[in-house]
Amino acid sequence: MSGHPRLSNVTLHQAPEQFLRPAYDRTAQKTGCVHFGVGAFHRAHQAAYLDALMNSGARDWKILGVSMRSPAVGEQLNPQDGLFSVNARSARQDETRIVGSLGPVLLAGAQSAEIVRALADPAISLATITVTEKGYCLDPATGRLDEGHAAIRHDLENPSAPSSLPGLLTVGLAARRAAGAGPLTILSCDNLSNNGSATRAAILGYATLMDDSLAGWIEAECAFPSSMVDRIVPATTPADIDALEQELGLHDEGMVNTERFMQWVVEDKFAARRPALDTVGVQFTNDVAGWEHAKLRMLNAVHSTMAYLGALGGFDFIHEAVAFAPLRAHVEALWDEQQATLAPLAGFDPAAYRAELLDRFANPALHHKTRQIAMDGSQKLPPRLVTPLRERRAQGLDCPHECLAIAAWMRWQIGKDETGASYRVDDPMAETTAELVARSGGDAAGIVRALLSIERIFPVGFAEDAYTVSELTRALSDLLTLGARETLQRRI
Ligand code: CS2
Repeated sequence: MSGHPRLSNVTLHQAPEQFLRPAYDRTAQKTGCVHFGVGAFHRAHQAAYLDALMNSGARDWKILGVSMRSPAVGEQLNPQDGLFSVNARSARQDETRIVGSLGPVLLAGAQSAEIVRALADPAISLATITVTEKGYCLDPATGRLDEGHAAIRHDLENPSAPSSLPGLLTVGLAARRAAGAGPLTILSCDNLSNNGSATRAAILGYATLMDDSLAGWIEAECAFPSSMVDRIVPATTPADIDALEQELGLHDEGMVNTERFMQWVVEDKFAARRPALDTVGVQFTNDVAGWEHAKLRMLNAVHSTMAYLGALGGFDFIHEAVAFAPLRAHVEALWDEQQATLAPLAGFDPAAYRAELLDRFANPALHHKTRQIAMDGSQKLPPRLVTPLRERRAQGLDCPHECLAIAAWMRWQIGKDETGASYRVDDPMAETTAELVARSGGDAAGIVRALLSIERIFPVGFAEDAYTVSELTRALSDLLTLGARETLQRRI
């Protein structure tokens, strides 16, 4: 536990000189943005970009934070006046910046009335979102709001205290419309394909359940740009907080470790005023889809693959997994398959991108856990691996490496590692997959058949492709009998 004072407006001046800090008057900043999901990624990404914007003179984009589930986030940040450190690490050196763009953090549910009031304030022009794939409450098979979702049912029954993203944001938009506060831009920063359309579907789906004319207003007035976001941000550990404290001389419970690299490509489709983020490195464009695909299919797909194969093979961290030559060879071959599904994109050089990704994955200072990325695979698999695989099959192309990656996810659902130790499968569909695996008979063919029946992950028709089924079965059978390392070694 800490022996130092807590980071806050009052103690900020005590930070040693090498720690970069806000060059602006924090008290003069007006709130212009509400952000949903104040996790580590938001702090190292959108909050860091807005902080850079404030450093260059902007004064009306302070963020009001909304924590979707955990009161812990407010407890970390509110006593610190919203200040936190972003520690960008590489093998060579760290650069730590104390970020000042975040105001108070409110809790969805308990403080929904305040959040709704903020969304109805004309000074707010932008809502940004990082609630992860599952937070949108969409039915992946239809792309529409899952009206049977427990969180959606709860919100419909408790309209004064909604706590799901669709419920809270839509109730806020209803209040905004009633107050005549003008349109809002709603900007998803999650790793979903077409995240703007997905967000729009979630909100319009909820609005239709409340009032058709509200849905009509949202559709006509508000904007849902898509965006591609990128920065690798491992979950913060108590040891990270202690290590920073030794250098900072202040106790910072909101700190995050990350890499130097950061990227944000945003569809230029704003309903209200737009922050001048292009002056701090953000790319506004009319076509985000190409960037989204490139990132999901090259970075995230390989992340998931290294997470399952790496964790099964006994590697705790991504930099260790990627240093294992047979796994790196698999990554390159998987990239060849995935890259062939990308449309040409101006300004995107696949070879340079791959080289840069390998460098980023190899960063020994990041300590990015394979098990962190293994989380929520049921949500991550479709845009990262299932859709590209289907596209290849539609062209009659083979895809052994995509199949090995998906088979590794299947192997992970068993919940027992190669030493026989049990672990918890951290996934909203964990119960379903556990039940299917238990009833499958336990052999590779049975498990493949059972898991392919989940239409929310594998769309209709997927399990009818004999090539895919046999490749998945071959890969899973190898993983079960040889283990991950040996499977990879034999495939070089
Ligand atoms: C990772 C991402 O955990 C995961 O699923 O693939 O969080 C990844 O680190 C980010 O998308 C990088 O921008």
